[in-house]
Amino acid sequence: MKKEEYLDLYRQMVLIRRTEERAAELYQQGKIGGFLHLYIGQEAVSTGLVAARLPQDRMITAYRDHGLAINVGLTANEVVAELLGKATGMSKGKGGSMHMASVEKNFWGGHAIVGAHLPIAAGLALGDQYAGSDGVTVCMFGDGATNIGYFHEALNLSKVWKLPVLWVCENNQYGMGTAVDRASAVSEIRQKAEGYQIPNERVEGMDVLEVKKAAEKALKHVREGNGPYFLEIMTYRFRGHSMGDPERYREAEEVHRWQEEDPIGIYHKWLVENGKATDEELDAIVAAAEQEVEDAVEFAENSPEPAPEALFEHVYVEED
Ligand SMILES: Cc1ncc(C[n+]2csc(CCOP(=O)(O)OP(=O)(O)O)c2C)c(N)n1
Ligand SMILES: [Mg+2]
Repeated sequence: MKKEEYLDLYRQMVLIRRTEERAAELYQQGKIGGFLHLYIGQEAVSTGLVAARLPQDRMITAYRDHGLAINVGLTANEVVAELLGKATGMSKGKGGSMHMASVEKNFWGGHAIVGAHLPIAAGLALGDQYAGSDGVTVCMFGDGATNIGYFHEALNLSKVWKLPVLWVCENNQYGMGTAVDRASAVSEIRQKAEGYQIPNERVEGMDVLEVKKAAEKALKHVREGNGPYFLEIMTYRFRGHSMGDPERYREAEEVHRWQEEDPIGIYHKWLVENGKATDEELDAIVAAAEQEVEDAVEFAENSPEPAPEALFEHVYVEED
């Protein structure tokens, strides 16, 4: 990779972090309605995946979707405006935190029902297979989602039909307040892919370059027509499940231990130690991200609400 590419991965992770720290404050001020699930701690996962994907590869995820929105190239303005329910958001203020999407960026959402987007991902992949595209659908979901029927139906059919889909489980070790070992019959989620004879791998998810490398290998396998591949990416969310989670199900000490493995801190250290960047260059990226987010908050606060008539727009596809 070129120096700028290394730095851009850092920029994306920092921009996600800053956007969400600010979003948490806006939520506490009552400016964001509904739920807000932060991606803080997991930034290396979506950043590494998107760094490995080609433009024809479709991205789809669950409700913890602000990071992916930024990685695919949506602006902080569009993300923050959507969080505030403003008409200038990428979903015109009608989706909110859990329903960010952009067909233009090949980003298929943002889905609130646990596991429900896995059959949709299989369908997108079936469409690409039928059309003869070499695009791969990259479908991200949580460890909790793998206990849902949709997961098993989608994995099974993807293998039977050799669909071009990369299944990515973000194992952040909890589904709401439930630890993986209390809800899953197998301790390694990748074993579930084994059951459908889908090639699989466990990946260190706090290291963006490790994620990128694993994703490149997996995408190559799928793109060459070998059917689905499964990555279990080990990660951790530093904040509660959503805003207002009292976090009684895990020890503060465990959280602190993981916070020492901060994906941004690890990458910062790696960049400096490997002569890819200086501390000053990286600090300048942080300062620029902070400014970008402040500008986005101002933009969003000054943006209009969706007009009442907008309620009836974009419900069905309109014919020309
Ligand atoms: C079908 C369904 N059941 C329950 C819920 C409530 N719910 C929201 S998030 C969540 C936990 C999912 O955990 P996981 O898949 O590990 O994702 P994470 O939140 O850790 O990213 C649950 C049970 C839901 N949204 N949909
Ligand atoms: Mg989870």
